[in-house]
Amino acid sequence: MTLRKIYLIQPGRDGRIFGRATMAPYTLMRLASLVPDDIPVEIIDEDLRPVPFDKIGSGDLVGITAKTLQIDRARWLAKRLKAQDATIVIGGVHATLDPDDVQSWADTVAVGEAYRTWPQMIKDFDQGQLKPRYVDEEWVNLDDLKPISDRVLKQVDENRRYWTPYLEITRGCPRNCTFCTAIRVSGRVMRLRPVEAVVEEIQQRKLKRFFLTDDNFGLNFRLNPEYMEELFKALRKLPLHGWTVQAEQLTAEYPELLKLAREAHMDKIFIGFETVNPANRREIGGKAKGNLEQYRRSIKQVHDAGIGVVGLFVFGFDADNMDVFEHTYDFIKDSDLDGVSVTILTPFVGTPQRTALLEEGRILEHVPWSLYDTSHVTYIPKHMTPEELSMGYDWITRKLYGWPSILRRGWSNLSRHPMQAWPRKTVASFSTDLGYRIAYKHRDWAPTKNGLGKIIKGASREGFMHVLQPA
Ligand code: B12
Ligand code: SF4
Repeated sequence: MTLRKIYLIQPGRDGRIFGRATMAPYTLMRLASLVPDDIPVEIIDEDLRPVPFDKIGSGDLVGITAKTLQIDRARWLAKRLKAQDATIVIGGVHATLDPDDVQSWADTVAVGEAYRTWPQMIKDFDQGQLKPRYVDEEWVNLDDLKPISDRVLKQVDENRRYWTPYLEITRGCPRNCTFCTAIRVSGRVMRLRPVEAVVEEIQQRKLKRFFLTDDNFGLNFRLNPEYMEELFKALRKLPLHGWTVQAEQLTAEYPELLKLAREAHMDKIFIGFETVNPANRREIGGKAKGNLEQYRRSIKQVHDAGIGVVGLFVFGFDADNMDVFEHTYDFIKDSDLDGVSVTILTPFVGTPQRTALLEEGRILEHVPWSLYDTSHVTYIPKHMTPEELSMGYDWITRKLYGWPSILRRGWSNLSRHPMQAWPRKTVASFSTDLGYRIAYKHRDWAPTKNGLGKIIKGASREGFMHVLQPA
């Protein structure tokens, strides 16, 4: 079959906020840039516009990216487009973690990173030889990463249509947390992009602000300090407004690098504290977990460098009971954090954690993948019922994402910057918490032991129904 056109789809969920969408389709921008120039390619982000079903058909190769929570929507899209004779490739985290399931309804599954296999799929399709599965787990050298093409940049117009563009600087993580899905796509070798390539990409994309996709950028403070120094020195010359990274607490131990990071315009670090309950230590495998004194020290050390801290906390570990919500709230209230993300432990398919829970009969069977969004209960906790975990979580999210709390943390973040920087920093100071507030709109349903439960909160059903009934 001769290839007519490639469509790359990012399933929607959140729609727009004040005209812009939140999730720039960075994954698809990278994949679209690997498509040879003579083949037409179109990126469709369902949060911005509907899929043009009437235009897609025979000879078209449709690639859909999906995290677990988007896979139900991806399946629905695949079914509809296959009926119109289009050929469907599914890639991303879920396809990598559960390829057999995806294989049962897609034409082709892209397992792993796909930087190597996606160009091959395009060739094979064009020659009528597309295979049912392509596995790419060789972790390409990021030195040779193809730049994002101008036609893709023009089409996506990320700086105008999205709140925050994304950027990849490093990839992989040598740690091996039982609940982690990221290392199963990106591997356990930390790979670094050449600094010049990063600078060139920022300039080419005219980025002023970005969120790093790197899962453990902060670990490089310890693993690759020279690289960090070179990177920060290069970025401080650019006219950036700010950027945000995910890191471990250990970044706080490197004041010199933090200072350079601040000069390089880094303005927030997301730190996975995970729990305030020291009894969870063994499950999470971190000696410092639950050590509140150390959390406070780390927050202060990062603040001393002029950088904000967003704290990430997870509920539902085996040692958690109903007290964990109040203890976490008390810690956050007095912690001087600049933003907070609280999530429910989610046993994603393909992780050792899920295997263990399955063996213990603790996975809730009737919960659809669309509720694997880290804000719904998908398993039976050890010292709470699913309903209790759900209710406790609702209690704390209402307290944390009420306007007074958001304004207090946003203001605390903004005041870390000199007044002349406020026009550039105001949106970013409040946007993290606001984003989470909006994400919790989807918390209208509570899964129970016997299946999908009742509506537990009246507001904003619309977005959620879109996910459950994707018609
Ligand atoms: C950036 C990011 C986000 C962004 C959104 C980015 C986007 N446009 O979707 C934000 C911050 C908004 C976000 C939100 C969430 N995220 Co997130 N996110 C990431 C992160 C850090 C990087 C992803 C990325 O862009 N990587 C860079 C690109 C280039 O690589 P990639 O996406 O992996 O794609 C490559 C391959 O997978 C493959 N591929 C992917 N799709 C396709 C499609 C085709 C056709 C082919 C051929 C290949 C292919 O090729 C690509 C190139 O190498 C990952 C962690 C990680 N490092 O993977 C988590 C991650 C994907 N997120 C995760 C989760 C759980 C969430 C949330 C549910 C929860 C939360 N509390 O934040 C929400 C859901 C929002 C939503 N509605 O989808 C989980 C997903 C787990 C799972 N099994 O589903 C991950 C893996 C992190 C983790 N905790 O383990 N996320
Ligand atoms: S530290 Fe983060 S990225 Fe690394 S394995 Fe653990 S959860 Fe995954």
